[in-house]
Amino acid sequence: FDKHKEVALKKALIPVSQLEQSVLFEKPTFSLATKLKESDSGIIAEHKRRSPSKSVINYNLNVQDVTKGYTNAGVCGMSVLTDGKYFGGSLDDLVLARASTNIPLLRKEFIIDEYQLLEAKAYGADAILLIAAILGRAEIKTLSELAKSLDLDVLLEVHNQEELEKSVMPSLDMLGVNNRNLKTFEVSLDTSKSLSPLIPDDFIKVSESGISTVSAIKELQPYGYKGFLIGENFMKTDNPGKSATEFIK
Ligand code: IGP
Repeated sequence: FDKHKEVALKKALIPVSQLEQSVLFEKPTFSLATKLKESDSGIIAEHKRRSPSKSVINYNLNVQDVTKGYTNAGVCGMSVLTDGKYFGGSLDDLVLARASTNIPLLRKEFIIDEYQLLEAKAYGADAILLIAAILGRAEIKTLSELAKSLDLDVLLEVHNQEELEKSVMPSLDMLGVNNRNLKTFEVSLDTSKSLSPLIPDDFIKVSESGISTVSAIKELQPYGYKGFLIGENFMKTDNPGKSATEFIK
């Protein structure tokens, strides 16, 4: 991750004042947490071209079509990977998605700096992801409090008990359990099941990764999960929106 930070910092950055003056920065946000709370299906559908675990997933689609497909399917929100190096995404994808929908958009990125939150807002995000595996408690606090002051919802991702315990704080909206171990890429829904009782009730629980069937969702709902983040299972098809339809009542 240090390498990643180096790359991010070397990139020519737009001045903060310019980000803050952008049209999208001024736009009111749509709450992903509220959407999930009110929904029965709870699908957050992801735009993901490739991944470190799978390499190529799909490079043949246009992000605007994918966004419209997910929107028409009735998903609660959409996750847009903006990381280029590992996932083949960009901030342009986020802006294009924003131009195509009014559903809440999550900026999916390795966020390590406050600047990336201003970027998220300026490029049309409604929510941001923070990953406990790469952040300390103080960083999570600073970043989540800034996100809240920008009216962005915060999804905090954990993979084990230690990450969960160090992260719990009132400036988070959603707690996501990643079923994929980021070191071994192994996926198990048992991760969501075993961590669920440790998540305080005031957070919306989201289960992330490796979900490919409606029965997996049915299995996770009794553990209190309201959100289900699904990428590859939709993106590997020619029509991700149509694939998502089958997951929505
Ligand atoms: C989606 P999947 O297995 O449905 O494609 O997973 C999402 O959970 C995954 O892309 C993800 C991710 C992340 C990507 C979860 N946490 C952190 C990048 C960074």
